[in-house]
Amino acid sequence: MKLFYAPGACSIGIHLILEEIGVPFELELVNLREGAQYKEPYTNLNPKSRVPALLRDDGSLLTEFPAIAYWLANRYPGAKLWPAELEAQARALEMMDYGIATVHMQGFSRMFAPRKYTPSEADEEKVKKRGLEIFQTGLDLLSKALGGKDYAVGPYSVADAVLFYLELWATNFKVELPANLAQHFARIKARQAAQRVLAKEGLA
Ligand SMILES: N[C@@H](CCC(=O)N[C@@H](CS)C(=O)NCC(=O)O)C(=O)O
Repeated sequence: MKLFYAPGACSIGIHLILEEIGVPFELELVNLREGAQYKEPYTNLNPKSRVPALLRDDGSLLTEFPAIAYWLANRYPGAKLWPAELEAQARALEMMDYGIATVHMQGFSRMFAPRKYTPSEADEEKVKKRGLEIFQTGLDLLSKALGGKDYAVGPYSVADAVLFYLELWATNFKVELPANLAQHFARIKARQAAQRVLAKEGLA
């Protein structure tokens, strides 16, 4: 298996899941800063021009964080990263979708790449400000949903990998983490798998 990733991008969540599972995998860097995602050879493999993308042993490519997370957790059930109970499964999907589709793609992406959201340079600051509002509101809601639990939905699961990358981004962008998420981030970073991931991505 090979994970196409960029250091510190959302692909770090899938990297964490792979490290937790402990199955052999390769990493291949896609240099997002240089626009490698929009050029061959990457576009031949993944015309969506995004990471994460997982090249599986049968030669097929799987994209979209929730799909990759779901497949990995269920393909390697020994790691117990997919909750056993229906309610926790639904909550894991709920948290992943909100974290990725809203907090990441509507909030953080506006802060990180404002020009994707406006053709006008003059609007950039407004777009960033709106992105920050969405990001902060999202973090607050995720923190409330986490409550006093150690992990996103109770047992440690793939949903924690989404919280992990959002928490990392908040920290890098000096956005204060609500208390529950700050504690969760410390808890995840204390895991050996997370330490290996941060070291391999040059972020330790
Ligand atoms: N919906 C995708 C989102 C993936 C995504 O937005 N990845 C970002 C990195 S965090 C990316 O590849 N950006 C490259 C670009 O937009 O040019 C998923 O769930 O995997």
